[in-house]
Amino acid sequence: MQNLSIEQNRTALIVVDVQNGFITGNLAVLGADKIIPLINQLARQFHHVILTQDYHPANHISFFDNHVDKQPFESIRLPYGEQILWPRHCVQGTADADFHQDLDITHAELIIRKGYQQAVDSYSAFVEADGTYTGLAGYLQQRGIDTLYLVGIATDYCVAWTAMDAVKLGFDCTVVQEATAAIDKDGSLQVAMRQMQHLGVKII
Ligand code: VGL
Ligand code: ZN
Repeated sequence: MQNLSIEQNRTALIVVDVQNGFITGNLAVLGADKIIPLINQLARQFHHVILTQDYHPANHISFFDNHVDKQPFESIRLPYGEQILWPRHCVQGTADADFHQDLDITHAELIIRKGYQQAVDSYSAFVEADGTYTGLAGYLQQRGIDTLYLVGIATDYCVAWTAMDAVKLGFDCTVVQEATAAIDKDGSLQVAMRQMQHLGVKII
């Protein structure tokens, strides 16, 4: 990847969910280990780097085994809308929730955790599934950051939802696709790519 010409003061790299759970754990995403060197290299080009961390309590509503007679990847209706039921992943205080040991971004300035409320999931780093703000937009705005680059896992869930909320909240947002990895179940990647493009997320 070539050098990006970025205005460092107003730009941040958001590194989404580069955690064991999505790389070697129950929800391992194909090829996710391969993107880590690229993410490390890219991060060195940014003064501002933010990490996100999927961080669920053991009894989280998004885990299929916390429901009776449900299978992984089935959907259920919840008060806030449709919820996919996932294999147990990124449980608070377990190695599955830790950042991968090869992730090497010592200058990251903020870690934003999401999905930590038992009854609410959050793919987006900006807005939880029930519409509650995480505070990330406020943090960025108050620090004069209006331009975002996104990398990480999973392209079709947490990266896409974060990117789409970023645009809706007025940020200029670019996904660096070669530094993402997708779950891509039942065409989910193509759907997410179309939705991102439709909303004005740039993809490079
Ligand atoms: C994610 C499914 C469930 C993600 C998180 O990081 O994309 N996907 N929780
Ligand atoms: Zn999750």
